[in-house]
Amino acid sequence: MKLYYFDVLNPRKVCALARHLDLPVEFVHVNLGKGEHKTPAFLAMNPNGKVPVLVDGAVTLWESNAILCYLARKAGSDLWPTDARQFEVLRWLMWDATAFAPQAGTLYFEHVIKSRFGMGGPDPGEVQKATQGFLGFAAVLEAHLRGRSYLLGDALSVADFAVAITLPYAQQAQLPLQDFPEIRRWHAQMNTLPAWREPFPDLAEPAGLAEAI
Ligand SMILES: N[C@@H](CCC(=O)N[C@@H](CS)C(=O)NCC(=O)O)C(=O)O
Repeated sequence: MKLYYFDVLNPRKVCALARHLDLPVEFVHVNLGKGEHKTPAFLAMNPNGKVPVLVDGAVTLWESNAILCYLARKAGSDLWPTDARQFEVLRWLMWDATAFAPQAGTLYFEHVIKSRFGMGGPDPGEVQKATQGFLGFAAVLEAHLRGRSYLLGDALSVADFAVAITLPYAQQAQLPLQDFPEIRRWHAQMNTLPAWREPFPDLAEPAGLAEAI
């Protein structure tokens, strides 16, 4: 299995899960700074020109939340449950993609990505809008987490890997978490997982894209 990644937000969750599950994954570094995600060979795998991408034999999969489910199933792990809890997981993955991540991801983009790639300073209007949006959705998450260790209750699931993914960057991305102790408690718990804290392979000599495709 090959996992095409760069050390940014969406690839982070799938790298973390692959490591957490100890799956035999070959990590392939795709340097977004050098535009390696827009080459014809990469676009043939993901026409969106985005990471992450998973290639497992005949299966080529993009969209990080789908890759999370695939990896968990591949490992035979109940992090992607097969009973009725699967719908709960789906609910949180959808909510993440359509509600929470767009707000948190905008703050990450404005405060982290723009400065990393020399794209200028944060746009105050975007920051203001995303901060307001974040506060609204974070309140929903905060209320749900009260009395629960993880999103599904006692058991960790791929939903936690998806919904929590901006939290490792909370400080840099200026996520307004002051009034959300349950979210901070939940993330502290995620941080007890070594793979969550250190999801990426050693970047000293990343497996290059050119040789891997
Ligand atoms: N919905 C996609 C989003 C993927 C995505 O936006 N990836 C970013 C990195 S976090 C990327 O590759 N950006 C490069 C670009 O858009 O040019 C997913 O969850 O996989």
